[in-house]
Amino acid sequence: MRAGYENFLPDACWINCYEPGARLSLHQDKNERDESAPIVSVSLGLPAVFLFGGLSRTIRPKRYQLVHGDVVVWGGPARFNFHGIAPLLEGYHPILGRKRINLTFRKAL
Ligand code: MD6
Ligand code: FE
Repeated sequence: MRAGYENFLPDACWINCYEPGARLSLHQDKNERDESAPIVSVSLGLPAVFLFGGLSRTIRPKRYQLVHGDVVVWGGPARFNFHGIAPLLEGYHPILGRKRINLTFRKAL
């Protein structure tokens, strides 16, 4: 799976763990030095609603349901779009129980 980024070689992985009720407010990922590299996000465990907006916080985000194993890639003109996670609903995943784990692979240096 290359998603159009043949040379993407991440050097960092953020790991976030969510429990029901947890959310991630709309934000831009701006800590990486290489702006040409995408963000590659892997979702595991409980489902979540991924909010994906535009370059301004005022653009109403679209909502995408993510389930265990989904991978989202954003880069190019969408690299700095605001995004977040809606409050997680209560649930139980057969492998991870009451948790969602998200891995984001990045080129940070
Ligand atoms: C997600 N995560 O959990 C999206 N951003 O699906 C993020 O947008 C994120 O997990 C910055 C730092 C850590 C993250
Ligand atoms: Fe982010």
